[in-house]
Amino acid sequence: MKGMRSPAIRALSGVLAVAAALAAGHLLAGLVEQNASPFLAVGHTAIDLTPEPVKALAIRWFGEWDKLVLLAGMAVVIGALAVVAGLVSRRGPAPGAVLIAAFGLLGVVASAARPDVGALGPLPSLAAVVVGVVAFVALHRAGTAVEPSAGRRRFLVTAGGLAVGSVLGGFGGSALAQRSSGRARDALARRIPAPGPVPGGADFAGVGTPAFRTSNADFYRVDTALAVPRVDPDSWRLRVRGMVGRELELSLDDLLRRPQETRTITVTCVSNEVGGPYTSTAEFTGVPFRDVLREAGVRAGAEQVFSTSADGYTAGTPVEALLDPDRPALLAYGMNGEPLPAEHGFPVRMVTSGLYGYVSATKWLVDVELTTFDRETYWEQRGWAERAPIKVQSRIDRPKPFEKVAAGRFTAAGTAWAQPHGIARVEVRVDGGPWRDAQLSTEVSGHTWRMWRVELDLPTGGRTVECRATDRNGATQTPQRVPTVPDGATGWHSIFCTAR
Ligand SMILES: Nc1nc2c(c(=O)[nH]1)N[C@H]1C(S)=C(S)[C@@H](COP(=O)(O)O)O[C@H]1N2
Ligand SMILES: [Mo]
Repeated sequence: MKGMRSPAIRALSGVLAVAAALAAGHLLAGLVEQNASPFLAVGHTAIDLTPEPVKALAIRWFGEWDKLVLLAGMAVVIGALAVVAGLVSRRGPAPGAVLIAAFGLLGVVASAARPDVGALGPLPSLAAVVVGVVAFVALHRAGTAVEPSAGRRRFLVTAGGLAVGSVLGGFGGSALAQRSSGRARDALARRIPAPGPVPGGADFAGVGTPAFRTSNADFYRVDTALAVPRVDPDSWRLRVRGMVGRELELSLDDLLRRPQETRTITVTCVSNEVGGPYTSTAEFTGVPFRDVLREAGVRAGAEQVFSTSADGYTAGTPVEALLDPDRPALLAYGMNGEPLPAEHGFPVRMVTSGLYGYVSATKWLVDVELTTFDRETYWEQRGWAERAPIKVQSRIDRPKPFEKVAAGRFTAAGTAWAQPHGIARVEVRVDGGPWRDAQLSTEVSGHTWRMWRVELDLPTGGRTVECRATDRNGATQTPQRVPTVPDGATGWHSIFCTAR
């Protein structure tokens, strides 16, 4: 037998070698740092390089599945390349090995260039290149052995070993990355007060609104991280620098020694469409950001607090918002009585009332620099606004779009928010008729959402229900529809339903 005759065997060799390469990289990344995994480094680089309109389209199409779709797409592309690497190597392993090495070098370059990966970053991808090439050559040797039956056995053993090793390596890498320091987490948990009771009548969950307080599991999640950053709480430090009187470097213990504050805050995403789900409410525990800024001493001329997360994401919050005594703004380590879940920024994140999350809620926070607004943040570089106060909004939760309801009396219900001012009024109308005042839930504070309900009379037929809210400053939600880019959607939420 000269060369590998069967195309299927050649393709399989390519796929197995590439799988072994990725698994080796992922395993080593679990030891070094998770984001150095070649797969994740390439994925993150792809996200950063994707033009903003394409990204917006992906989010519109796939919503919260966008990252999963990207990972699956990458898997398909990589799989196809692996098959090609196998197919082009009929006589000797060289062409495929070169292709695999070239592809691996992409991972090396991507991980070396990533802001969220340290100096050891390229190591996992380099290891992946070596493992991929060695595995491919070994498979090729086995598959082209002079004596067919011995060759078949050798190929099966090599292939089986690589497959098992890849699965173990892949899972091992993820497990290693997740070995979060349980001890520090427990110590933190003891310092966070149990959540207080929710005031009676704060929601109308019985008629279709969300619960006033969102559980950590149900809290919406929006971030650019493909894999949740795993930050070691023991070595975690927060640097406070830039236009300050004196720089600070705070450990988690330093934060825990400071006066603690627990505040219920509704967090809202700028990319929430009118009627969308990207807003949730939790009781956050932490240190007032103001206290830390006062200690550092904000110098005249400082305009924004430029924050950076462990994964390299950046955001800019106006200094005056963080110094405002009437506005809760926390360096939060607790959420609903528990340490922050990893997905929501463990160990420490920002939470600020009244500003959309992308300018006020940096998760996995590691660095804040007092600067002017000249310094551009992650989302500003992608066309979003420098400042982004939350716009008054209301949403219909019941009826659902296109719901068929019994004609006659119908209880409509929904949610409204206008942090930090709060909601003063919600009105509802059917088919463009007169506005009717809805009943509002117990007001908890201007920093949280407020639910509404109203009895409607719905005659048989297709009906359009609309709502609009007015905040405590007297500003009423505008009917003018603008998109989420650059600083938040406006317009009235409108639901079509059928009464019969
Ligand atoms: N590190 C980091 N922090 C981040 C983001 C991010 O992508 N990375 N996204 C921001 C955005 S756009 C929003 S709306 C909030 C969402 O917080 P949540 O995921 O806990 O709901 O986090 C903010 N903090
Ligand atoms: Mo957001």
